[in-house]
Amino acid sequence: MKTIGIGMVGTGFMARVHSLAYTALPFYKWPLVVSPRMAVIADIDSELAAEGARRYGYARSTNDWRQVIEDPDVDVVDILTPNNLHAEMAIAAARRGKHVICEKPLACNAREAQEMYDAVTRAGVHHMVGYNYRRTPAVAEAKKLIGRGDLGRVFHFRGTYLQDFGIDPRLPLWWRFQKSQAGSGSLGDIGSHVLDLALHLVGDVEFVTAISRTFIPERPLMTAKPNFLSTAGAGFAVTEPDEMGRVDVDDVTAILLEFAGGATGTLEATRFAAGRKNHLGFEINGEKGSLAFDWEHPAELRYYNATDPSDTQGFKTILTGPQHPNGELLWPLAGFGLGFPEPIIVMMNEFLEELGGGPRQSTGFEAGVKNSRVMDAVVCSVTSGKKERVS
Ligand code: NAI
Ligand code: SOE
Repeated sequence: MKTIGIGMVGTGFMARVHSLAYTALPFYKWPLVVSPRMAVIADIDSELAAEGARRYGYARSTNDWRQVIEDPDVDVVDILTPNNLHAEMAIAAARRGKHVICEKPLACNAREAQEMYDAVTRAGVHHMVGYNYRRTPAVAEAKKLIGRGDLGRVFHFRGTYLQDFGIDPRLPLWWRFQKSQAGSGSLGDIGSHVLDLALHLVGDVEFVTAISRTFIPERPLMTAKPNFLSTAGAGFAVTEPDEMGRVDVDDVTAILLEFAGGATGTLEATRFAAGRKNHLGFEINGEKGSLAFDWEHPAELRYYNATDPSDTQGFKTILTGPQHPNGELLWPLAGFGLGFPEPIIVMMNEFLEELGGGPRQSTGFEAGVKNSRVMDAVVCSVTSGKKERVS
């Protein structure tokens, strides 16, 4: 079995989940065509890096991400840092001939995303952006049903990504609340996910009209280590107001979408929806039926078939399992449940199979470029107050 060295950059929340996915893969699929080997992990903080190596099983640690890229034992560089660092790291990794995995949003804007795509294609390396949610079996089933025409012509996409952790004003001025590190707020952090589902399931977006608001314009400055919010494992820590700093990103963005294929859509991304924890949802309405999904019930896809006899028409709930796309990699029966890591395990399996000569997985950096172009148009529309064309 061929092994491939993983060099991870970042030790926070997603480093934990990606490391778990690499480690878990043999429990889902055996034998693997290409098996991951945990070579080295980096964090700007040496203590976090050393702890990450011990905890997640990497052979070495470093506080310098460039050492990961230079390491001859590393074949894949996996970038799990704040968004403003993605472009520099991915471009440098590609230039050293490393394959690159990078979390979403691929970059802070479309220009950076394009530069990343140019670098990986020029270097001829494999690349993937972390759109995990499209790998959920229920979403993959939706894609299958739409693709084979079960909905007929699609009229509407109604997408939401709702969370509520932003409401607490004591939550400190974390990197996710700063434009210089995050690029944008709810838009890039969670809007990019539901936008990925819109692009994947319905197709290209031609025009957008958008509004944004920042409800809490100042937050207490961070005093603890950069990623204490997630590595402590205690959820989102809060601090009492001391010295305050300015929030310069959107707390909510709401968008009207016009798809190139003629469908219309709405998309709302907010971290201020009390009671909504990870409500990534969509409803798609077509001439022959509708589909609805909500990540708070991730194993379920709801389906309305307008061609059912009128006396039995109604939404039904499909409980996904091994008979649905991507479900075959997971558990042997529908109803065994699904958690946050499973779509990421599917995603890593797709990438490693691609490295082993298998089919190309669906979220190369070009998917990140397309996503970033729509988000750039959204930012333009928020500023201009007008409808904007996606370039
Ligand atoms: P986090 O704040 O938990 O971790 C970020 C890590 O990067 C920390 O360990 C920090 O010390 C490290 N770091 C910062 N500067 C660095 C540098 N110069 N060199 C090396 N390490 C550095 O953040 P989280 O939640 O893990 O997010 C990371 C990325 O993953 C972001 O792009 C985020 O948008 C994305 N993400 C994707 C998710 C998904 O569902 N696909 C879920 C959560 C995050
Ligand atoms: C916080 O909003 C966050 O961790 C996002 O960064 C992720 O992308 C999302 O999947 C879960 O929530």
